[in-house]
Amino acid sequence: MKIIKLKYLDHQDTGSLVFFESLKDIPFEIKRIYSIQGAKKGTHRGKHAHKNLKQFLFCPYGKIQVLLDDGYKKTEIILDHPQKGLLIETMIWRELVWLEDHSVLCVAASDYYDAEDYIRDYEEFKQTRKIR
Ligand code: T46
Repeated sequence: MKIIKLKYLDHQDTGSLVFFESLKDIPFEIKRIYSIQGAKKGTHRGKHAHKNLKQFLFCPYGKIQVLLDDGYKKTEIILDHPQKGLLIETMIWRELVWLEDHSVLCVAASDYYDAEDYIRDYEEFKQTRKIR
C-alpha cells in the first residue's frame, strides 16, 4: 500500500485539475479505468483480494474509508481529497465504506476485468497469503 499525492492545478474561477500518468506517477500500465458513483453513506463494497491485479484508487468527490488487510496487519486509509491516491498491490484484502453520500471512487487498474482474479472468501485469502 502506498499513498501517492497527485498533481493539482487550482484555478480559482474555473475549478481544479488533478491528473496522473501511467508509468510516471503510478508504477504500472493502466489497462482499465472504472468509477463508482451514486452510492449512499454507509455503503459497503469490496470484501475481496486480487491475485494479480494492482489498482490505484482516488476519490475526486466525498469521503471513502478503505480498510486494507495483508493477512497479517490491517490498515485504514481515508480518501477525502482529490489529490490523495492509494496504490494497492496484489493480494491485499480490501473493504470500502462510503462515509458521505455520493462520494465518487475512481480506479485505474493494471489489467482487464477478470472474475478469476478475485478471491472473495476471507479464509481462502488467508490460506493463499500463507503459501505465497
Ligand atoms: C475493487 C473495488 C475497489 C465488471 O464487469 N467489470 C469491472 O471492471 C468491474 C470493476 C466490475 N464488473 C462487474 C463484476 C460484478 O458483477 O461489476 C459487478 C460489481 O463488481 P464488484 O462486486 O467487484 O464491485 P466492488 O465495488 O465490490 O469492487 C470493485 C472492483 O471489482 C474491485 O476490483 O478493488 O471496486
